[in-house]
Amino acid sequence: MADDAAYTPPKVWEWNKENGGRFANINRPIAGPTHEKSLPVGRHPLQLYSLGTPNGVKVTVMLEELLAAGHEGAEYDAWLINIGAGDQFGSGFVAVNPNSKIPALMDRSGPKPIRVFESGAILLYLAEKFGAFLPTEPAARAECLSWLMWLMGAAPFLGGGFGHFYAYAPTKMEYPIDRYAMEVKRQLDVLDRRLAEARFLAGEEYTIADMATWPWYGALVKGVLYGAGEFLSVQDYKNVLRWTDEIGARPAVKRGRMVNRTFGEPASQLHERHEASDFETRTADKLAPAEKA
Ligand SMILES: N[C@@H](CCC(=O)N[C@@H](CS)C(=O)NCC(=O)O)C(=O)O
Repeated sequence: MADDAAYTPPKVWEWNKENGGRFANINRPIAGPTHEKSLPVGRHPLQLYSLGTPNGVKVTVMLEELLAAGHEGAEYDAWLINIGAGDQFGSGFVAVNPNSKIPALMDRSGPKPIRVFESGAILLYLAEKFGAFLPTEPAARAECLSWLMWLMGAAPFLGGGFGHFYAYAPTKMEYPIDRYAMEVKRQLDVLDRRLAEARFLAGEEYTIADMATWPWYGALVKGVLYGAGEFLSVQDYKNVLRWTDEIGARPAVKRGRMVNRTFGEPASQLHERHEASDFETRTADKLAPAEKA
C-alpha cells in the first residue's frame, strides 16, 4: 500500500494524459464529440450501436429473446462500436448517447426516431414497447424494477471498482482491491440469498432484471470475468450458479452473447448482426479476412 499511501492530492486536479492504465487512451474529463462521424443505418426498425461487453450483451439478449418470443418488430441491426478506437466520441454516436458509452439504441419504427441510452433504460423501453419480460402484476413488476435498478447501481462497483483495480490498474493496490472485493462478495451474497428463495430475480418469471444481471454476475461466478473466480471463491454462491446455468442454456441468450463480440473463439463472435441467418453464416471464423472488424 506504500504507493497510494504516499500520494497527496494537489489543490486542483489536473488532467495527466500519461497516467497509464488500460483505458488511459479513451478516458477524458470532458464530454461531447471529438470528431465528426455519422452512424450507419440498416433496414430494420431498431438500430443498435454497441459492443459485446456485459452492458452490450444485456440488450442483444433482450432483442434475441423478443424475436424468439415472436415479436417481429424487434428485428434489429447491431453495429459495432469500437470503444478502444474512440468510436463512442463520434458526433453521430454522441447524438444518440450524450454519455458516450455503449449500448445506444435508435428506434426508427415510428414517424420520428426515438433515441434510448443506458442499458437499463433500453431494457425497460423494449419491455414496455413489446409488453414482454416485465410483469404486469404490481408486486412482481415492483420486484423486477427493484432488481433492475439494483443491478444498474451495483455493477459499477464490480466493473469500475473491483474489475478496474484487480485487473486493469497499472499497479496492484491493496486498499481499493480489498474494498471492492468486500463489496462484490456482499453483492454476490445478496443475489445468492434472493435466488435461494426465488427461481428468478423477480420471482417465477424470467424478466429484464435477469437479462441485466446475468452478463455481469453470471460471468463472475463462472470465473470468466477478470479471472477472479478463485480470488472471490465464487463456487460458494450455489444459487447464483444454478440461476446462471439455467439462463445460459437459453438459445436466445446463446445468440445474444455472440452479437458485437470481438474476443474469444472466432466461432462465438458475430461482429455485426443484420439478419437472423448471420449467426450461421457471418461469425468471425467464416468471414473473409477483409471483412473482419
Ligand atoms: N451505465 C451505462 C454504462 C455503459 C458503459 O460503461 N459502457 C462502456 C462499455 S461496457 C463504454 O462504452 N465505455 C466507453 C468509455 O467509457 O469511453 C449502461 O449501463 O449503459
